[in-house]
Amino acid sequence: MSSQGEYGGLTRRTMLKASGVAAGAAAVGGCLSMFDQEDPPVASIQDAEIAYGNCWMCCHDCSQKAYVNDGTVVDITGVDGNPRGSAGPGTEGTLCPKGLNQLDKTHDPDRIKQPYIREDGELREASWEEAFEYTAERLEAFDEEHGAETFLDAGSWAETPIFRHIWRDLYGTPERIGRGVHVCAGPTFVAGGMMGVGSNNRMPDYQNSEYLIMWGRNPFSSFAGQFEPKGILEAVEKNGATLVTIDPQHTQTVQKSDTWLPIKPRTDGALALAMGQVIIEEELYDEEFVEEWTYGFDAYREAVDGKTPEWAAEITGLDPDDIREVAIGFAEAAPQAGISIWTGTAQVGNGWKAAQNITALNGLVGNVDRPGGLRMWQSASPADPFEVQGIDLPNNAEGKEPALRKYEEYEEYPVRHVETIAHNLVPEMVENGHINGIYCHHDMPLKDGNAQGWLEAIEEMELVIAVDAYWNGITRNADVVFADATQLEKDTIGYGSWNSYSQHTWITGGKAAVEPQYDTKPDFDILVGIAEAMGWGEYFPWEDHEAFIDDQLSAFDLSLEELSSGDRNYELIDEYPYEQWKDGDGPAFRFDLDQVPPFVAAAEETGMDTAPEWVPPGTYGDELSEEYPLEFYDTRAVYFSHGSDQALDRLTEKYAERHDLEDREYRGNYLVINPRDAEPRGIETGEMVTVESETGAGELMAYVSERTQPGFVTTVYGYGEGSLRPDDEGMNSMKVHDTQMDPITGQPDRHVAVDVHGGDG
Ligand SMILES: Nc1nc2c(c(=O)[nH]1)N[C@H]1C(S)=C(S)[C@@H](COP(=O)(O)OP(=O)(O)OC[C@H]3O[C@@H](n4cnc5c(=O)[nH]c(N)nc54)[C@H](O)[C@@H]3O)O[C@H]1N2
Ligand SMILES: Nc1nc2c(c(=O)[nH]1)N[C@H]1C(S)=C(S)[C@@H](COP(=O)(O)OP(=O)(O)OC[C@H]3O[C@@H](n4cnc5c(=O)[nH]c(N)nc54)[C@H](O)[C@@H]3O)O[C@H]1N2
Ligand code: SF4
Ligand SMILES: [Mo]
Repeated sequence: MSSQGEYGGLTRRTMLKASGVAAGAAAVGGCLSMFDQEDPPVASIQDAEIAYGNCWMCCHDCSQKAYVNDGTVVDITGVDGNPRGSAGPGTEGTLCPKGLNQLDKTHDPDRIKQPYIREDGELREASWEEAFEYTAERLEAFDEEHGAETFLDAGSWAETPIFRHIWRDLYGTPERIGRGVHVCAGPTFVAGGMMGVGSNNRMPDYQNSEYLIMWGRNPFSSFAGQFEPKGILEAVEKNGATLVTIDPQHTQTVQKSDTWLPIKPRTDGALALAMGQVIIEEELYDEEFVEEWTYGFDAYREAVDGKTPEWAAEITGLDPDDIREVAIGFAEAAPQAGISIWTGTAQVGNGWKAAQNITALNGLVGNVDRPGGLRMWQSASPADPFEVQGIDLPNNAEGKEPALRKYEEYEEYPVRHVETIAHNLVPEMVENGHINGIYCHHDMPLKDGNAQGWLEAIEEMELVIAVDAYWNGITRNADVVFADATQLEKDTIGYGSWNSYSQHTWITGGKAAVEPQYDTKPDFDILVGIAEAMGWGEYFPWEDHEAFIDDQLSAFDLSLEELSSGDRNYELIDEYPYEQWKDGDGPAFRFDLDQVPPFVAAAEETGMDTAPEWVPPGTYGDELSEEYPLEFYDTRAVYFSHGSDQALDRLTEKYAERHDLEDREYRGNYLVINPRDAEPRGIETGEMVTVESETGAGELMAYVSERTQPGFVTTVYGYGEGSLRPDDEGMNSMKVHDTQMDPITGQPDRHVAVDVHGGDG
């Protein structure tokens, strides 16, 4: 890529100047001033009109009600009874703290306000037409020079699925990286899928449960106040459910729990085997389910043999009696007992086995798709608008092998059998010339892992196209920047699965609360604009996104107008039963994966068993050493959706207040370190410290606290180099990271061996 200096010669500051915005505008801007107040002025809400929508801050579709006065969004709340934002029928609907942040984004004067293109190495303001034409020219030249198949589609949170059609079907690239498997929780999703429960191992049937285990999960923060914690609280209140949390940190969820197992990080696989051992020894497993509906139990029985709580206690640092108590409590409550896993046990080098061993416990106690257990959630099926319009899309990526599988350079990576790309390997693929360009849409790969490699890869890529609302390490380095409208300016539809109704599928939809602000466009229009410039206009006959959504909703005999007017904006669609596996062909559950070819191939190369087993930390990923004796991990804060909101000063201020450090000028992230690790290093709260690993280092402010255990140091990701923070304030947590990953799915392993030094080193 042709760029000058670190950000192509364009910093956030020069950008503001270039677009003619006075530096002080943010502080005095008319519509912004109200966000300085706790509550918007009452009169403006009283006169406001209501617009319904779906919250997209973490794209989980909690319904929202926006109050709009004179083209300005003045308040936003949840919608009662909404499947994601409430505890079910007749209960209050809310939005979580990060969902409420949408309000700040809509009228934020620091947003990207119009398209930009790179000219003579500098980004300059451009009209939409110029940007579309320039993009088409560059894409055509790129295809000729490098081949479309070396262009990486990194569309992430797009509010429309059409980016897949543009890059895969029309431009013809097989390369795609997204959230889910690639950077969120690969082992959870893929092991669940192979074992027969899909990604439902994340989300039990909360309301009907009597025993709930939050295993490496913190839903009282990550979904604060929304369906998950509401479901848990209802289970506790109505069913007297027991809540257990397994986490090395003392979290908000731990605070609500009956039992906390403060496990040593990366040892969850051992704990799960010991629980299985107890459950089999005590004959508390569901013999009928295991015999009739599962595959591979003998291999499982063998795997847990001798893995007693005493054995696991040595590894996990837990009390063997506690392990026994939780195993028995869980099995006795089953099938009304559920385990939730997601990121905490997955972003680990041995995360595959953690996911496999933990998920196996569900099969063992037979809670699969039974009330209060692991629900096989269904989602509603909207129509395919392309089918509705009779459009036959070509499949121009067909027959093109993704580079990870095509070239011998990657033969040492077993992940290629299961996945077509791995986040941490992209820099190597760029170096090899197998990936030469990227389309980045509401996606920020610079924070996900191997940050140094990615920062360099973005500089090196020939073509970077970004659809974004903020200046960050991608947009500042892009060749074309399309200014996306934010969620309150867009029409949306949502039809996810897990929800508070347990037996219903649902849909929710909403219309833009206000017009796209500044000179921005909704991503649907941006993608159609690119398509038209490329000569693919015939494939996108819809007048706008609402027309496209109306085609989707035709499956339910609804229009977006109907769905999003009245006193709510969601509908329940179908009812479906429990024990759906009774209608299936194969086994409902697999303990052993020896019949799943991609896994067998990857397992052979890694030397893994196909059945559950204990794989110690360091087998894949870092081992602690004398030089790097601390385990570093990054986590989320309740205010920020990943790396999306760190540009909003109100939120970084709140994050600082929470640490009692708001009087410092610093608004970066904090390193949470236990006093037992801080004292010998002479580190005190408020001091700048350096975190150093074998491959990288970063500087951030220390926060000494017992919230984390000795030996485990954590921070919040989404700060530092490449982030949305002005001047890259704080530390990009993945600067200490390299290519550590789960060898089966390629999920970045975010447990890094480090040491921490005080300010003077
Ligand atoms: N505020 C906020 N909320 C979010 C998001 C966000 O970015 N910000 N993102 C959303 C998304 S995409 C997701 S995937 C969900 C994730 O939701 P959760 O899975 O609930 O994610 P976390 O809150 O990160 O909780 C993970 C926990 O795992 C613990 N942990 C770390 N290592 C280990 C280990 O080795 N073993 C065990 N047992 N625990 C470990 C951490 O201490 C942490 O408390 O959150 C969603 N909600
Ligand atoms: N280090 C580290 N990285 C992680 C995780 C972790 O625990 N640690 N967790 C992972 C998980 S669970 C997930 S799901 C992924 C999610 O990762 P991503 O999907 O990459 O999410 P974000 O980091 O929020 O990046 C989105 C980018 O979108 C831009 N943006 C903000 N608002 C808008 C908008 O309205 N429109 C558009 N077009 N763009 C906007 C911002 O510039 C932001 O940088 O991250 C993963 N990355
Ligand atoms: S959990 Fe929060 S951020 Fe995510 S969709 Fe719901 S309200 Fe929005
Ligand atoms: Mo995620």
